[in-house]
Amino acid sequence: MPEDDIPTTGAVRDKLIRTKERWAEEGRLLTGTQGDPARDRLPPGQTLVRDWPVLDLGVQPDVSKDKFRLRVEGLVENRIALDWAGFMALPQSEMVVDIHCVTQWSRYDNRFAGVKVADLLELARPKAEARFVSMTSYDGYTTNLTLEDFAAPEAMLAHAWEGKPLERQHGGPVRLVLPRLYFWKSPKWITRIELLAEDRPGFWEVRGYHNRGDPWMEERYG
Ligand SMILES: Nc1nc2c(c(=O)[nH]1)N[C@H]1C(S)=C(S)[C@@H](COP(=O)(O)O)O[C@H]1N2
Ligand SMILES: [Mo]
Repeated sequence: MPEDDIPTTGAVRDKLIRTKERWAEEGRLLTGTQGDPARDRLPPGQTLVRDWPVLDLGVQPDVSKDKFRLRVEGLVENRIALDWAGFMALPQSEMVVDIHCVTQWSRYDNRFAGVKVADLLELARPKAEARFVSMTSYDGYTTNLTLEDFAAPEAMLAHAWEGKPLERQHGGPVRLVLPRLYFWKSPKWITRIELLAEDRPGFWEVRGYHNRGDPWMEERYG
């Protein structure tokens, strides 16, 4: 069942959501071409930016490290509930990746530090029936992935960017970074990861956006 529990209401937020829904209906920004990641670094229809834009539903929850909790539950052998110290005690990794937003900007060479999803899953041990993942954030945002995409070697629960703590506006203290898919698949202020047997489309996926969101295939709308 799709979740729709964004807590805030208001005219500005509704207008923003409505605009993006209309883009999906109209197939806006589609170039009709297919990219080849082996050949082109920039996916089709994208524009390179130097600054890092901020995109969300207009609510940036204040999640202090004291308040922060991360849970992994559902179809796992070991349910996990971590506080900040527990999260930081997990193996730490770094990566430098390009990110691609469906609103057409891409940004190269972002250096993130955090916990690889693969390392977290090794602790949680997904059951054989687990095939999908639903993630929930402190602002009520949800998004879904296949377990295969979520477990990608470059998927990271990031807490630092360019050597500094991840800023609140970009999802600090902890967000997912999954560079192989459009950035709406990378929840900011993440708090809950649920492994599922059936898919559960998230906030944008039930509003006309593609269920997978591969930038190279230009999977903007679904
Ligand atoms: N919790 C939460 N995560 C979110 C969003 C959001 O509204 N809430 N927006 C998504 C979208 S549409 C994009 S493009 C990226 C933007 O991340 P940025 O603001 O760090 O660039 O976050 C994604 N993750
Ligand atoms: Mo986005």
